Amino acid sequence: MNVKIFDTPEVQDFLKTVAGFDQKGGSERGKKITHRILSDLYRTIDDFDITAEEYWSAVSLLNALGQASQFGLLSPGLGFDHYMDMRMDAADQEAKRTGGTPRTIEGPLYVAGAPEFESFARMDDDPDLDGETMWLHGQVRDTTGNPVPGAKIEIWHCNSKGGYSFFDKSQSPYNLRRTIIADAEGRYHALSVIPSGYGVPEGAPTDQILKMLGRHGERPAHIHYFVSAPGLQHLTTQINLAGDKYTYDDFAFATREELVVEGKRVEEHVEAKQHGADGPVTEVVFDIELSPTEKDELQNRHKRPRAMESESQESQLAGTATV
Ligand code: MBD
Ligand code: FE
Repeated sequence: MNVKIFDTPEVQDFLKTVAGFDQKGGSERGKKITHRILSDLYRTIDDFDITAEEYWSAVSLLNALGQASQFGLLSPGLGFDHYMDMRMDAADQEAKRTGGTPRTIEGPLYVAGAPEFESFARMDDDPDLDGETMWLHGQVRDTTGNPVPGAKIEIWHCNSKGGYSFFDKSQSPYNLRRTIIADAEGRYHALSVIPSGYGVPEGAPTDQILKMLGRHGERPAHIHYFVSAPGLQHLTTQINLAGDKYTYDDFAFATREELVVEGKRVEEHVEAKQHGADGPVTEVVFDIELSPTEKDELQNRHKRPRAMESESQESQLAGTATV
């Protein structure tokens, strides 16, 4: 079969009907976007002569992806999260909002409501026998170099096995997730464990799609941050630990040169010991610079369904992602 029907009036009229163009109700924007996406997909079917077998296997794969709550995992793998960042970077540049620590993707594994501490937090609630102790700290400053006392820093990362609490039910609910309020000098400190990299579950729908593309589903060891303070632009970012096999080969495209940080082994770290470290630590330093903004919407993270952000979310997420 090698027919070409996309450009016929019959198909073009059909697309308009499907997208509800002849109906009064619904959303105009929704209709236009749906019409564009459907047109692109119909054309793809025509151009590549997609067979019934191929089409229905794709439907089945999407069902499996939804059942595993993995759309949020495939999304960074297909570069959408990074593409949204590229658009926000471009918008910042156009509005002359320059400087500051670069943003990078949030990813699908944030959980709202982590325990909050001032200046210092111990993050590991669960023992991690293979884990190296991490002493993580830094200073939040504005782009003129002034410290930002009281800045709110949310940090989350996985354990030495690559598992994130909440999604990995073997961990305590907020293990390795904390909110730290910066001290009078804008500084924050955390005692935790060095995270390992993350790998998309073998054989899962996301993995099947990446394999079809000849790609892997690995992320380097990384630590997620939300950083905010009044009058400054909210920052969503991550640090990527140097020396990981995947630091520059991240399936989620989140690595940025300015965000690669080298951990330093310290045998006797006085300050870490004062905060409960009982042996050598790997010290990770990450200073953060925030740009000024008067716009409320830029001072807060963008809206997005997030685990534990509201009651309805909790129940929606009852079938937690298999990530
Ligand atoms: C992660 O830990 C992550 O940060 C992203 C973006 C995707 C999968 C797992
Ligand atoms: Fe992550």
